[in-house]
Amino acid sequence: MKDKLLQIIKEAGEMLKEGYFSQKEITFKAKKDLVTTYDIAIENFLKETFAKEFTQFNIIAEESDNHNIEFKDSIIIDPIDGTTNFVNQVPHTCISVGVYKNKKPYMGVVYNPILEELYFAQVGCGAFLNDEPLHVSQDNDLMTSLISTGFPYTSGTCEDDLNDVMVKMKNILPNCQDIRRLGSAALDLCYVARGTYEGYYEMNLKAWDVSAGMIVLSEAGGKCTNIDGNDYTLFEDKYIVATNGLMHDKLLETLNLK
Ligand code: LIP
Repeated sequence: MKDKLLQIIKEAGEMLKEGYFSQKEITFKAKKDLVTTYDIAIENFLKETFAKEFTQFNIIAEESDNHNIEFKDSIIIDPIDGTTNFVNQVPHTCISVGVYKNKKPYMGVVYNPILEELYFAQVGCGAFLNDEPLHVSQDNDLMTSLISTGFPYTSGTCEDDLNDVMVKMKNILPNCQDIRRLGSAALDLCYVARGTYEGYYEMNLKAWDVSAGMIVLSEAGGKCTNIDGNDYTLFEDKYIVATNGLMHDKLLETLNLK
C-alpha cells in the first residue's frame, strides 16, 4: 500500500503546487474558515483514486459530507491543511492523509510540496522525512522549549474559546523559550516529530487536521494526549497536546494553570 499511497499523494502535491502559485477562487465555510477550488479538486482526486486502489477502506475527508461514514478501516484526508497559508502563499501548507485499520493508526503521510518535504510513518516501522529517520528532541526543560500552537476558527465567534486561547498563552509564554503559530496542525505535529518544536497544543481541530501527524509523531518517539493527559481520541477531544514526551507533564501542568 505504501508505494501506491505515496505515488498518489505526490501527484496530488503537483495540484497543490500549481494552485499555490495561481490565482484562487475562495469561499468561506464560516467567518474565518476558507476553502478554495483547489481544496475541492485535490480532495476529489484523492477520494476517487483511493476508492479505486484501496477498496478495503472508506474515506473521510474535510470537504465532504461524512455523516454516514463510520470510522473503522478509514483513510482520513485533509486535501490542504493550512488553507489560509495556501491562499496567502505562506509555504507552511500540506496534504495530510491518515490511514486507520479498525480505528487504529496504520500509516500517516504529510506532504508539503512547496518545500518538498514528505513525512511518512507506518506503525512499528518508524517515522521519516524524505526517507531520513525522524526523532523527537531530547529537551526536557519547558523554559528552553520552542512551543507551537494554533488559533481556532471559532476565535471570531465564540468568546469562551477566545478567552481560553488568551489564558493558555498567558500561562505558557513566560515559561517557555517562545511560541510559534505557523498555521498547519499536520505540519506542527511533524515539527515536533523532527525535533524542531518540543511541544504543540491547539483546540477544536478536526480528525483530518491531525490523523496523519499523530502517527508521524508517535513513530518519532513523541506523545499525544488531550488536555487531561489521556490518549487523544480522534473525533472526540477538544484539545490536543503533543510533545517529545519528556516535557509532556510539564506542558500539561502549565497549560492548566488557573
Ligand atoms: C487548519 C489547521 C490550523 C488551525 C486551523 C485549521 P485547515 O486546518 O491546520 O493550524 O489553526 O484552525 O484547523 O482548515 O487549513 O485544513
